Amino acid sequence: MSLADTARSMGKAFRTFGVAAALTFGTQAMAAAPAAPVAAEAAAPVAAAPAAAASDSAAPAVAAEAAPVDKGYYTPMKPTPGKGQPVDKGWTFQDQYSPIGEQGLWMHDVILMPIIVAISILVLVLLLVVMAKFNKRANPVASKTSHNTLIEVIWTLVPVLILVVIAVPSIRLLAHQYEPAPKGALTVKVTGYQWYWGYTYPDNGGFEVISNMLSEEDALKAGEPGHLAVDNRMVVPAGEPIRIQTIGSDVIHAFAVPSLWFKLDAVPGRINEKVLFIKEPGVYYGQCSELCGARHGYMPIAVEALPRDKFEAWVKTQPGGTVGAPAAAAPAAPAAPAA
Ligand SMILES: [Cu+2]
Repeated sequence: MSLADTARSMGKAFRTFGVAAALTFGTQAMAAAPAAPVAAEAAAPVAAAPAAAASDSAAPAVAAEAAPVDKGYYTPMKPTPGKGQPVDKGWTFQDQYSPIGEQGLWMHDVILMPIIVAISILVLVLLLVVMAKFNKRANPVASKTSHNTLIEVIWTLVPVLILVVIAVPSIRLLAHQYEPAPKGALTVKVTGYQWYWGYTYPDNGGFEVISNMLSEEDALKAGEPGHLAVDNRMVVPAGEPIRIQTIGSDVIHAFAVPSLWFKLDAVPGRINEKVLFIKEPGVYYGQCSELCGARHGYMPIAVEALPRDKFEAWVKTQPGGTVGAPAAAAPAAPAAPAA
């Protein structure tokens, strides 16, 4: 095995450790939750009800294929296995579907892990050498050497250089993540509630989509991953920058979708903003990532990215949904616009 292979496999091992730690925390949060009242569906605000009812009634004998909710032009997209969701026995990052995600993953795989692995190996080798060469048996009379200018210059300069090598791509990545959305970008406001999500579309008539977790049974019936599927997804266009604004209505939540390299706190009384760019259509799952109470583990996120025209067709299926209007004040459109 070459050094590069060794470095790569150790890099993977480190990632496994991180994922395992995350899983442990996640599981603890889940384990804490069942004591809470099983009220998700009962507590779901009105907007969620029609869809839930529709999916229930459509289900009975005809299994998976017949499940889609009829909403006019829009049928929820079937998720692609392994895309935008965790995979069986997966132990590393999910595949990335945004430019910033690709850059972030590159930073991790190409810059950080090799450097961390190389430093760890160097320190380990030095320790072994010291243990073998400088013990009492090998050196009955201890050396009194306490300074070596050359070595001291090296062990000061080399770490400085390593930090500079890390800093350049790191700051570039950070700066990219803070770039504001271009002027005409679509805005979606994401509100974290205890314990579900609301997605408001101020540029499209101001309607809000309320999104609750599907039961494991309903999710599997619909061909979706359990604990991640929702009744109403956040639908957005693919291939264009989207301005995501997050806010919390009660406590702090965090809107996080791993395969889109997206995580942003949703804080009461404060709007956070970040650009989301999804490269291709698909369904991408995430979860609330800020411990927000008893049902924190039961407020998943499902983002459905569609081509522009299909996104607009979806908008028109929403109550008061408008397309192409300037982002002025959003009055409740009296009549639904014609197709
Ligand atoms: Cu939350």
